[in-house]
Amino acid sequence: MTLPQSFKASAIMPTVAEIRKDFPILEQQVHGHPLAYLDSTASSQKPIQVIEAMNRYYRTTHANVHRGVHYLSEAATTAYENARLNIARFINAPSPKQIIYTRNTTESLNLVAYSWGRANLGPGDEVLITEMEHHSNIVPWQLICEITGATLRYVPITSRGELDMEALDSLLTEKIRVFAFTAMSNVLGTINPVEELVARAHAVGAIAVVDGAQSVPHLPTDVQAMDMDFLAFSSHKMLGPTGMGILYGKRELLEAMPPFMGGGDMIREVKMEGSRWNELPYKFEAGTPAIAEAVGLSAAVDYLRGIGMDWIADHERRITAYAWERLSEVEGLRILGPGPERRGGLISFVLGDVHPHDVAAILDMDGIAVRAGHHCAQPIHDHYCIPATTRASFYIYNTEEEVDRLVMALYKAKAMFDL
Ligand code: 7TS
Repeated sequence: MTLPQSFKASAIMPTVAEIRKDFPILEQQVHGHPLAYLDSTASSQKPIQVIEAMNRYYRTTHANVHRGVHYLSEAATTAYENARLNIARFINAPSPKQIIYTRNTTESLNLVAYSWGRANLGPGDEVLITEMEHHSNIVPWQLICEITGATLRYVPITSRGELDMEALDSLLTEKIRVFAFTAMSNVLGTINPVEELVARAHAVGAIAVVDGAQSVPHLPTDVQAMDMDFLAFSSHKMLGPTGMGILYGKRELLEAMPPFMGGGDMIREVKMEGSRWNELPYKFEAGTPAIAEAVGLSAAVDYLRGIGMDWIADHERRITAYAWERLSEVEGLRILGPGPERRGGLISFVLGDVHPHDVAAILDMDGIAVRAGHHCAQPIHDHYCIPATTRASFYIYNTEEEVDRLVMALYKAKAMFDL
């Protein structure tokens, strides 16, 4: 394992100031102010180690993988497969064969819904998801239920923005074949009790599909200890490049599933009358893959490991608690979701009756990047009877000083709107 360059000299505990030096994009000024990037829930920034790993790959190693016998093709294949092994270790997967490269969380969840769903769902079966899902963990299930005749059900949330565990009890019947849920909400910040939810799904004979888009970048993840059947996550939210996602799955489930897409690399043999599939994980990887992106994600994993996922989770808890406290002092500002002790590093809010897009535009004038909108989670906004929220989110490079700037800019917005 390679430690990020800046931490080698500074022993074990990094400081945010040291981490920030690895992120060249954070050095810039926006509208005359230092950039405060508070939008990592949408996509994180990339350290120089990731940028350089991809640059080096293109300068020295690139060729197509699993094809030629020439030197570069073998070197590219080695880099690509070593990345898979590194990612498997990061989430404690038993084997790299259980790590499927996809484009993002969305594609990973679609793969499960279509491939597993088409083979296993039918009329009378039920699929359970929750009211706090991102659209990418709702729409694929809606589509597959339409195709197979299965029924889609939703676990409601409580007034605190947590899953209603009593309702879950009555919904989790033996008709449920799959329970798909997010480990962390991208709107409420709620951290769900993954192990308990997986165990409850298993108790009725259902499989558990975990959307880890917001948890894997921020919290330690052990797929074996948590016993999840599938886990989906995106590289671009965990310091890696865009265009790369992961699906982890239990081996017996992946082995039994038909391919998702057909094409080169995913077959063992093609005859005009039919084809036979390649072994795992290639059965699910049709066509030339995102090779440099796999190398980039592997460098991101090294970087996260170098800092330590426990340090990251602690840092985010501290900064979120601070932001929660400061934002709670702003009169007329309403925070959605549970208290800081039950949430990850993001806070969505509404400021009086000011449109969240206007709030975000005012913050942008001060160099503060936040997201406004429904964050691809409309059912949760319908639950609160609001069309949109403004969301500030935190990662390894954010500081309390940036939170102070956010709060100051919100006071400015209040003054502009006479609140
Ligand atoms: N699931 C959750 C919980 C997410 O937050 C997101 C992206 C996805 C799935 C989809 O990830 P993708 O990489 O396939 O797009 N969430 C957000 C967001 O909150 N703002 O922009 C993207």
